Amino acid sequence: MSTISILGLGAMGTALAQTLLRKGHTVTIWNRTRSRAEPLAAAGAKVAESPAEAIAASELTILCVVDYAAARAVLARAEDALAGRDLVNLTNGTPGDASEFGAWVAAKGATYLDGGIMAIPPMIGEAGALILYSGSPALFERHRQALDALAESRHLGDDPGLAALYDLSLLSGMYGLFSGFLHASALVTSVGGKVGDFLPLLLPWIEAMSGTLPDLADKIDSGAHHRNVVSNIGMQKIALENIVRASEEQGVASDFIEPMLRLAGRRVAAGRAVDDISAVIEVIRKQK
Ligand code: FVH
Repeated sequence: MSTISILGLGAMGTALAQTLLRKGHTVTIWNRTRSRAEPLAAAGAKVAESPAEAIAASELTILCVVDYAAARAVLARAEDALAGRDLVNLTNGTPGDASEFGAWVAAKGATYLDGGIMAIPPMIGEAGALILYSGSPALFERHRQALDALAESRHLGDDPGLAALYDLSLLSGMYGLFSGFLHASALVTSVGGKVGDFLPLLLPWIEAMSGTLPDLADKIDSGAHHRNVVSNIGMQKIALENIVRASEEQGVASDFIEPMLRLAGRRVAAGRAVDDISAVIEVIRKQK
């Protein structure tokens, strides 16, 4: 069993600390607002008076606060305590945030691992929770048992920004799904339909369309967007135009769907109407 300090006791930091305590680890906690530490103290955690005291108390420190400004504010109070310590940062941010923060932590003499939590607080310690890590592989292996107590652990590489990149990529897929669901629901309810009655049609349709993703992934990886095309982008652009026109007819905002129509339209305008929808990625990449 390990000694672990948790800096930040919001919904997620609290779930991390509760899980580690439940699984028999020795847990030291610190939070800016001290009252949030009390239920965990009653459950057996030691409360540190400062971030520096918490870092000194354990073999591993896990930082989980609302954003990177908060993360910097916490460690600014503990700069001198970092040398020789192991720090895992589970605060959500961009790859750039993670790389810059990781370099700052390393310059203070600590070993750094960044993480992206693919779970909500009640899932921590349960099957289905996943935490993506990147940064020091040595730290990851040293503390693997404790990290595995929180969730399935996946180390993506040495670059500290990778976990944030994959975390945000998974969230982007999720928000694409949510935006399609919300737009479809607005269309259906515009004629008095119930979303609950629509779901038995929508869910199998999404499942069937998810089945086309391996083929689209292959086209993206190979660049062969024109190979074995069943539904070309020229035809799909007309479907997207029809969704926009139907939205206008029904008095529904078309803000979610218009960007996809614009991107598909650019590929068609470039003379590639024969390509699969995978070819939209070439237009997105050119936004850089
Ligand atoms: N909760 C969730 O569903 C998601 C799941 C996926 C991962 N996220 C990320 O986890 C980070 C922490 O999120 P959280 O849910 O714990 O957030 P809150 O409950 O809002 O708690 C915020 C904590 O941050 C502390 N804090 C804020 N500002 C400062 C500051 N300037 N200095 C020190 N600490 C600060 C706050 O302290 P206090 O307000 O209680 O004093 C809380 O401990 C986050 O990156 C999610 O994106 C969660």
